[in-house]
Amino acid sequence: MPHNQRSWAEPYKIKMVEPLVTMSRSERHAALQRAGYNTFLLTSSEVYIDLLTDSGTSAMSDRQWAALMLGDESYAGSRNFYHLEEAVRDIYGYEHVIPTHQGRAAEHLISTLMISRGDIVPGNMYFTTTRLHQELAGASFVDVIIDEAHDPTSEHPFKGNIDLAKLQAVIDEHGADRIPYLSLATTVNMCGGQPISMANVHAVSELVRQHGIPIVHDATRCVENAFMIRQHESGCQGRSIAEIVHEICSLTDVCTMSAKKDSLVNIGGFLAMRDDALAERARNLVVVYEGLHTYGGLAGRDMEAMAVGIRESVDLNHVAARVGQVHYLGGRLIEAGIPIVKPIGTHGVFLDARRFLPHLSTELFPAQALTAEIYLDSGVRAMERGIVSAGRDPLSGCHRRPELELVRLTIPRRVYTQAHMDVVAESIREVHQQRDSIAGLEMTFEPKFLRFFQARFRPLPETAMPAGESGRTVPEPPGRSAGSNGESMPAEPRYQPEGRST
Ligand code: PM9
Repeated sequence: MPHNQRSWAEPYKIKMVEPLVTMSRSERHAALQRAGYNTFLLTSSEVYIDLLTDSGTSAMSDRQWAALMLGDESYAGSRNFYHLEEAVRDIYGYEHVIPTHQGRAAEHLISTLMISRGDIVPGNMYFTTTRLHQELAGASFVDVIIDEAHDPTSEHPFKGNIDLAKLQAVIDEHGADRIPYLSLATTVNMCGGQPISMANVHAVSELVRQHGIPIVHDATRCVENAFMIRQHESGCQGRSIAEIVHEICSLTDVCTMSAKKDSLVNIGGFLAMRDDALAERARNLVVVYEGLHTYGGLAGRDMEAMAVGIRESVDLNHVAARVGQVHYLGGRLIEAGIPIVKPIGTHGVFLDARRFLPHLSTELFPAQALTAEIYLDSGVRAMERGIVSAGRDPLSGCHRRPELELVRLTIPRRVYTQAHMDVVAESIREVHQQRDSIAGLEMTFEPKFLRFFQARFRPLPETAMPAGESGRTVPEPPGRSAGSNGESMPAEPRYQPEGRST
């Protein structure tokens, strides 16, 4: 280190601690079996370091905890709602704010309001809950993200970018009348927490505006996206995070938000927009599913904590430390030769399960198997983001087969220390050394919706590689193809979700 360079430290100190539990390997093995090799089905008391998700898992600040005490639990017109509305208007710039209990509730409302059966929704890669609500409302999602996003080795700095030619082709093919909106996420979760550039948001906005297509912005991690723009996009270095967030939002029409991420709360979300008439309809629909439009399924205290969290989230020191911790872990894994998605994103480090476990074909759920193995090794809980998360095509009933078969090590905000990151890196290194002995899985239970949450698996020990056969791949089972989309899948799905006929 140069002599004038000082060490870096988190911009907070710890006021309250929660003890962590450790279990023996045999206890973890029993827990994994009980959980059907799905880390979502473990109890939190069975987990040592919890990197399942950054959603609702942040540590709130002392100011947020103090804000909880200011909860105004009036049924209608709680003052906390007006504080939240003011915070969203200030930071995100949308005029109308409708609270929801979390992000998918906002997605449900906007999909119901804007989509008609047979519509097409283009977007920068699918997100599980977002696409499901679009489909339930009758639309088909079309991915128009740049090709680099599907390549874990591409070092493109803005893998969240939309390919304008792909977007134009979707408009030409289906016509703007069949496209109720463009779904634009900042950052893109499923390809590694990758940002979209400001230049691309401008270009996309200009293109869709020519066709009268509005943009629905998933702003769940927009603050983190803004940080990456500040770091890597020319002309943005001196700007504040709030300014960049505001500019992105100004190019979009509607916003769905899971405040459980950027906004540093354990529960909450909102739907926001500029259009008065659409807002009136949304305020009416929210009372059907969530609650009155001034609380939307939240307690007054939750809205107050969210209002404070939104303002804290755009502090440069906070977001630099948050993304810095993710990059610290990613850097340690790269040093150890672990295949991860590059460049390192903002909310987690994503292991490339295809390169980690080349002996397992996609049908053997390599990312799910790797997630289970990491838990077994150290009690670190990660999440599958591959074929299981992608689910089935609703028309063919076949598995969707994304190019990316990933394990997400998701870092909660302000919760773990650098020492925890070191322990995680050591465990991943250990698992990597033993990778040949990792067996594939068979799915034994498959729920109908968002199967990754509740599916169950069992190991297929015969799929582990005998010693000395590194690099061999298990052949595709007969009748299955290695294609990357539903069309090339077998006609007969292996598991029939309840109530579906093919
Ligand atoms: N994301 C995550 O862990 C939690 C549920 S899926 C395991 O990444 C985006 C980009 C998200 C997101 C949730 C939602 C839904 C919408 N958009 O979980 O309903 O990452 O608040 O938000 C999760 P809610």
